[in-house]
Formats: sequence, structure tokens, C-alpha cells
Amino acid sequence: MKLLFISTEDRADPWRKALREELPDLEFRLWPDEVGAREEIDYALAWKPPAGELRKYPNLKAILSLGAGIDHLAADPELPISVPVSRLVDRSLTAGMTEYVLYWVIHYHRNMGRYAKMMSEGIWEHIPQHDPRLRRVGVLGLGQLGGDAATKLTLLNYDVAGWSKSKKEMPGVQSFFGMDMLPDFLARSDILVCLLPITSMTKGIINSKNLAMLPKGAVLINCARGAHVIDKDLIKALNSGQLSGATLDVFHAEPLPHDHPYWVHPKIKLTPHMASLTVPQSAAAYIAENIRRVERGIPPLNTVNVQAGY
Ligand code: NDP
Ligand code: OXD
Repeated sequence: MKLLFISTEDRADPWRKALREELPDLEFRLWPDEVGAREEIDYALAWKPPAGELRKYPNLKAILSLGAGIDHLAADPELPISVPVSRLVDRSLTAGMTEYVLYWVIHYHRNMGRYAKMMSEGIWEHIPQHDPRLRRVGVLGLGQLGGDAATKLTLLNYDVAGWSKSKKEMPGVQSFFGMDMLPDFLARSDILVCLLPITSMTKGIINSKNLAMLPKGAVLINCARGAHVIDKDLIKALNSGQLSGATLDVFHAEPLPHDHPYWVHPKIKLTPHMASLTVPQSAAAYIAENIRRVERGIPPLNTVNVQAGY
């Protein structure tokens, strides 16, 4: 079995080592230098491959995404449609995202930004503390990542709701689903967390109309994709006071261009698409399991509908 690793953002060596431990018979080839004969490649483990690249391998048995999102693959108009595409679902990836969401929810809930500013100015004062039961957190997307973050937020006693396509039964999480329920969901979200996949339905969902439905002074945490947000609408909402803050991990263009207004906006906190990074030592077991499944003639776990976008 031969696997081609295609990514310019992930380090190959930890993957080579971790996959060798899981599957000693697997030959690991690094794109572009170690490709060899293209017809020999059975699996592509990929993050943002160049458009048209994956169709060059006629005997691919599966395309395994190095990330939870598959937008980087769906964007390729020449993606071979007969090859199953599996997205990454991994304990460390989920845990990392939940840490990120909890960190920023707590940051806003406990006024950490305001305290940091006050302390830097020598001001010793208390801001009234809020009961988490009265802090309404809304999670857009209740899948693998949003579902875990929402559940962990309930354990900290926040008033949690989630919005998804289908109805969810999650203890302590109020389920809103479908476009009709979006306004009511937004109206009760003091802290809005975005963990949706990017699809034709979700692109630009964080726009002026929807931001106006949030309670005044709400905050946004976007750790899904930059294209969920209409940048100028977000800046307008922050400037008008409709939003009191935003944490953004993902952007239309990455790295975020140096002249982008987000860099200097006083109400915006930025991170460089690191809300949760793929950890090879953990995720290799999942990739190996998917390869074993395909070798046994079973579809890989978490095969996506590329047309639907997730
Ligand atoms: P999942 O596929 O498990 O979950 C997606 C969720 O979004 C589901 O609950 C789904 O609803 C919901 N959803 C999809 N379309 C709609 C719609 N039109 N209306 C309402 N709800 C919708 O994805 P993950 O949780 O694994 O990942 C989510 C995203 O997080 C990824 O696609 C990726 O873009 C991003 N991500 C970002 C990272 C970072 O570091 N910043 C790291 C990893 C992922 P239903 O369940 O009903 O189908
Ligand atoms: C992912 C990501 O989709 O890192 O996994 O954004």
C-alpha cells in the first residue's frame, strides 16, 4: 500500500513516523519529491492540494483529509468523484477545539479583556460577576466539534443552545434547527460561536442581517471558516456597539493580509488558524483505521458528500 502525503502546511516527518507505527507495511511518499509512479498511489492524505492534482492518480482508493473541513478538497473542480473522501475526526482535534471555545467564552464571560486593560492602567476595581446560568451561549453547528464544545459548556453551567440542520438531542443543549429557527437562536445568543462547515448554505451567514438579531453587545467567536463572515458587516456591527467584541481564528485570505483592518481593530482578538491543529500522534490511528477499512472493502469512516460540502 502506498500513501501520498500532500500538504505544504503540515510537517510530514511526524506523520511518516506515526503512520509507520500504525501500519508498518504502508509506504509513505511525500508530494512532490517522492511521488514516483502515479498509478501506484492508493491513498492521498491531503490538506489544500493544488487544484487538479488528485485527478492525476488513477488508482486512488480514498482521499483522506488532513482536516475536519473538506472545503479545501471540494474547491477542486477536478476532484475525482468516484473516490471516497473522508474528513478527519479525532479526539485531539475535538479536544483542542473545545479548549479554544471554552477559553474564549470564559474570557468574555469573566471580562478578562477589560480586566487586562484596567490592570495595565493601574486600575484596581471589580466588574460585577455574572452567573453562567444567565450567560446564553449559542453554537452554530452541533457536529463533532460544536457538539463537544456545547456539551462541555453545559458542564460549566452556561445556558447553551445550538443550531444545526437537523434536530439534536443533547442533554442540557437547546436544539434549534433549520433556517426558520435561526432568528430565535440568534436572539438568545450573548456569545455566538461558529463551528459550521463552509457550504453554499452557510457562506456569509455572519452578515448584517443576522448580526442585528443578536442581543446588543453580544460577542462572536469564529473558529470555523473566514468565509462565514462578511468582514465589512462585522466591522460595522463592532463599530456601532451591536457587538462588543469578536475573536477570529479564520479568514477569507490566510495568512491575514497585513493591511487588513482586523489587525488593528480594538474590539477584535486574532489567532492564526490554530483553534485546533491536527496532532499526527493521535490522528494517525484514525487514518490507519480508515486504510484498514478500505483494504477490507468497507467505506472509510466519516465519508463526506463533497457536493453538500460536509
Ligand atoms: P461536522 O460535519 O461534524 O458538523 C457540522 C455541523 O454543522 C452539523 O451539526 C450540521 O448539522 C451543521 N450544519 C451544516 N450545514 C448546516 C446548515 N445549512 N444549517 C444548519 N446547520 C448546518 O463538522 P465538524 O464539527 O467536525 O467541523 C466543523 C468545521 O469546523 C469544519 O468544517 C471546519 O471548517 C472547522 N474547523 C476549524 C478548525 C480551526 O482550527 N479553526 C479546526 C477544525 C475544523 P447536522 O448535524 O444537522 O447535519
Ligand atoms: C480543519 C482545520 O478543517 O484545521 O481541520 O481548519
